[in-house]
Amino acid sequence: LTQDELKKMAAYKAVELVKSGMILGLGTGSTSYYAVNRIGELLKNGTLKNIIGIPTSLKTKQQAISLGIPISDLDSYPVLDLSIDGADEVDPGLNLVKGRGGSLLREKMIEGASKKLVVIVDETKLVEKLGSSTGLAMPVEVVPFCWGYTAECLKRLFNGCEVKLRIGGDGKPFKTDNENYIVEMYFGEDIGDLNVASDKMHRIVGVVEHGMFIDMATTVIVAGERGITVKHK
Ligand code: DER
Repeated sequence: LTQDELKKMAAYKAVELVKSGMILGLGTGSTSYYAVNRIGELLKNGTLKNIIGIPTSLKTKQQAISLGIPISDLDSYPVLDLSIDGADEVDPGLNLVKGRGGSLLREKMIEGASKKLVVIVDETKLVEKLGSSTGLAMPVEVVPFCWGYTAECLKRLFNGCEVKLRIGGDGKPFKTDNENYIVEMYFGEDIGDLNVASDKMHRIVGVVEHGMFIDMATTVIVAGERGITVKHK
């Protein structure tokens, strides 16, 4: 099975948890893409009714509109029934790294307002420790103002780890939907206690949000060569 087929399998399994009338957080990324498509398909054929989608990015908002999924936002729906989203890394405690697609702020806001967060991944995303896979970045959303100073503060707080500004396809700094920058931290070693690391990052004024989703996932659906595994918190 290709990685894409595994992503689709996990996505379709997650959409089985969607009931008519739900207020749904719609994730961002190549795996969530399949879940949003599937929801659109089930709405079109009448299997699902009265769904409101709360998109976690402008990209997902466009996809939902193109599929005819009714959309709204957190101001109108401050409590969601369920969010479905992908992840870059999942540890044994179902803690996540997310944000390599640049949508972590809106994802964390919307998924933090959801009664349930179902994460959909292919088995390559499973790790023992977050952020320790060499070469894989921990995304941190920062304000553009003096981002270099903020990056330096992060570097100093985490044993001089490498911190790089994400560059977009146009060679300019990547801009999030919120007009912020993303810096990528390469720990290459064990971050240690995730909550301690999170608190340290949030003490830096220029940091808006980071890609560790600690204790947020309620279910993780993993698609692997041997089929689907569902992990519950
Ligand atoms: O950027 C994000 O938060 C995405 O959800 C990411 O974590 C997973 O993207 P993928 O499904 O394309 O691997």
